Amino acid sequence: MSIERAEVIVTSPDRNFVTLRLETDDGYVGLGDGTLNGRELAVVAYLRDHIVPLLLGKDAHRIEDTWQFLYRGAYWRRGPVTMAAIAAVDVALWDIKARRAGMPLYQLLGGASRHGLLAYGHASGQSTQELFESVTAHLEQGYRAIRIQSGIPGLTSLYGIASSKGLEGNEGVRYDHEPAQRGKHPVEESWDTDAYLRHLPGVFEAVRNQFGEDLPLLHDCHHRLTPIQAASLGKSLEPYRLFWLEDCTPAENQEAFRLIRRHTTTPLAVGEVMNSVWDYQTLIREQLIDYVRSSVTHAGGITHLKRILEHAAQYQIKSGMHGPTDVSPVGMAAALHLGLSLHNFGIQEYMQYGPRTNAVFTQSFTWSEGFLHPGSQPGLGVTLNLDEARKYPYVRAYLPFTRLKDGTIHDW
Ligand code: CS2
Ligand code: MG
Repeated sequence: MSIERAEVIVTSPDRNFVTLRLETDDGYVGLGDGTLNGRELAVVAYLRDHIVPLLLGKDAHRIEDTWQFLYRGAYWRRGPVTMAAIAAVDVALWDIKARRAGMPLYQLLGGASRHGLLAYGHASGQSTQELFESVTAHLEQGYRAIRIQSGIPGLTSLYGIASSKGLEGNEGVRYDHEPAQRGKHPVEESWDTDAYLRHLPGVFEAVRNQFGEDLPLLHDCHHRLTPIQAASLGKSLEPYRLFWLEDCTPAENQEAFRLIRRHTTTPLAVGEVMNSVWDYQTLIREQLIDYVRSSVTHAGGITHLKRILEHAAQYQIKSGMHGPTDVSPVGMAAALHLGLSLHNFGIQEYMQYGPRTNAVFTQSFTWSEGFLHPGSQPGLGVTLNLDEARKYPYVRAYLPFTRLKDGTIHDW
């Protein structure tokens, strides 16, 4: 079963997506997501100019060998672009193998370890009232775990606060937070850590008082604190028993989490910007985190993320796969198949896609009463409608950047 066709498809229904479409000589099609928010075209070039010529004629069955060929054979290892490109190939090959076997992919990965995947959604609000309305709306959509992002007095535009502007073609319909903004230049946002540290505990107190003690609550610091600030925030949030505190400090320096761990028992989730097991060595070995946040799309595909999570399982660290709108329905489906088969599954992030995206990607995964399931179709269970995709060519878009009050660039 050799690879006969390999196409890199870029489409921008509600946002830019990069999909690798492989086709074998006996007609099996496989899809892989290679979307890297704000740097999409870098992965497109890596795939089109360097990898696609190497795939044609290759035996589509040999997934591990192809993974090693693309990782070691590149000489230049790791990094977000390389690992997203390798992920696209890896997932497309797993899709083909499962379609050919006539079974949903999770069956090839060891079968189901649970009946469904607990998912969390993004509630947010500039004011506490708006936040309460967003939490209520997500509970009505069936979510049983909720991420809480709140406005901060004195800060106008802020990470994680949904815009009521809505998506193009769906104006006025509140849409969860899509950080990448179409335009020639990234938007500048301001940040004030002290205002944030003062305000956030009160937000969680209000949410707990309003929605009770049982609802699992999550929060994303989005890499903005120093280790000691993260330690103090973790401590001040302990009374509200968070499910997790995410990306509380940039994790390039993994040892920084030793300081945080020394001061707080609030569970820690890290890793959406990490793309290889090497990025987690100290964090996992020293039990410094509780959830691995890497996504299939950004961590070298199912083959490599499975490796990271099996390593984490030895330390009772669970998965918390990244699932924002910039992980395409193909990447989301791959996460669900892996998540259903894993033992150490923790929770899955799930932001709902826009109507145009749902027209481009037909998905067979299901969402019911707070749980996702990859479905029972052979393969990933996602179809890419090429005619629909062609309606929406790439549109330049960037993630925002952040400056402190004194003008210093800060982590967005
Ligand atoms: C975020 C993302 O979902 C999350 O946890 O951190 O929204 C992130 O900002 C985007 O995926 C960046 O592309
Ligand atoms: Mg995050």
